[in-house]
Amino acid sequence: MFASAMKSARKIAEALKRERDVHIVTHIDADGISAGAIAKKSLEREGIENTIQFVKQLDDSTIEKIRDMGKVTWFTDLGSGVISKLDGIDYIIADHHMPDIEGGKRMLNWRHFNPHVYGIDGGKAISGAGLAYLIAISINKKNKDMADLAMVGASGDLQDAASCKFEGWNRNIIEIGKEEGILDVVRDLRMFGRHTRPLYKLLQYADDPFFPGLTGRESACLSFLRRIGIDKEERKWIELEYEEKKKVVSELVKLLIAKGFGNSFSSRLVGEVCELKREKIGTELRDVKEYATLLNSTARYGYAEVGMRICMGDRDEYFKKATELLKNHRRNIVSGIQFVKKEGVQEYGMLQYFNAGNHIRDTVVGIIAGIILHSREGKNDAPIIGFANKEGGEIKASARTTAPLVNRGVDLSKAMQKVADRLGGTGGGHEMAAGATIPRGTEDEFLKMLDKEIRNQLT
Ligand SMILES: [Mn+2]
Repeated sequence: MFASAMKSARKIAEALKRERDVHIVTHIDADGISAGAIAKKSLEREGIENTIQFVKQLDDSTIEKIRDMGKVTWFTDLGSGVISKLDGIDYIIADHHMPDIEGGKRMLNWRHFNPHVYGIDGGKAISGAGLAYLIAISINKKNKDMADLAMVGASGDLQDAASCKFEGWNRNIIEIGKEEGILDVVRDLRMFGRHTRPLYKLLQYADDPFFPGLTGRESACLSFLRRIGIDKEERKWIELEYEEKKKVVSELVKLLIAKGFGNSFSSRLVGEVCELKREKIGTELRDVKEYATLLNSTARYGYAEVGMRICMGDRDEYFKKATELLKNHRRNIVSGIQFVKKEGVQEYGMLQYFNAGNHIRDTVVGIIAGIILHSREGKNDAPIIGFANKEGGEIKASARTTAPLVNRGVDLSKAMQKVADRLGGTGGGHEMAAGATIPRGTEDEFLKMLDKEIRNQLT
């Protein structure tokens, strides 16, 4: 299957190489930024003029404007969902999301590069950045050196979440990256912040798996480390001795088992991590997971361009700006959590929810919902919904649930899409984490319908 995908990538590459001026349209998140940077750099290296645009979604007016530009347009990390609306645009699509079914014949078109066309799961096997990369290396072998960005995109898309390792075409990319000497995969703690967070903070903010009694509680994390004999808890994970690392892992496993979260959680502690060998150890750019988070915090606050610059190799001022945005992002999360803890979480049938109004930004309400779900404030066995006001006067609803509920049939993406649709909004995402935009004042109705939908999924 990979060989025939590469054949398609080469066909697209040949077409792109004939162009003089290409417009790139990409998704505004870590995967989209990495994908856009790969596309841009590969065009620049060929001396092809280009422009780039970051979008949240391809709504009708955005598509109309792109059509009016009249340029060859390379969509990355989006496009497949609206393929039936793109007539009149000279397009290339490199997207891993589910294609628009109404697209019918249009879907089977050499300009449409999407793993679903090959019957391959785009949620695990390849990201938007990965697809852009396969085209880029077909444009020029030189572009193999962007395997790091392809994996940053895959990580930002949580493609390794299901099995704690990268799968499918991502593995082909890892192999190329290894040959090029720019990345390596090792088995290690999967927690976020191995390179940049003091160990107790890493534990405090852990959410996959979360640690009952530790997640969300700083002092508990500090005393846990003292109790198991790890001193200097300000140290980062990468600064620990091998024996100390072993000790921490085995004590965390013990804790999970003692609290009744046996195998399903402890098996997620250690897994594959992808390190970028050209980046400095101890920075946000060494581990693809941290790199992706850095990019996300530029995108969330309207500075996707800054993230893209970092991907393109510019550091200094851009890196400084991005780390400031990340710090600001962390502060927003901390104050958001405090707000929810103070206000409390309400129950609604099978669900639990909080309504943050203007107190939490719509771009972080999902993260906060996820942390609350696993903290003492939330019930650990009910999907959680966080509401926040959006700038345009609509409401953002973010939902999070747990792996055991997904195993029992819960699919938040489907449920949120269906309910938001009925209220005149939009929704979607993943089984375990999804979002929706709904008209203001429909929150109660939303909860009522979503509760019913989740109950249906469980039977
Ligand atoms: Mn993506």
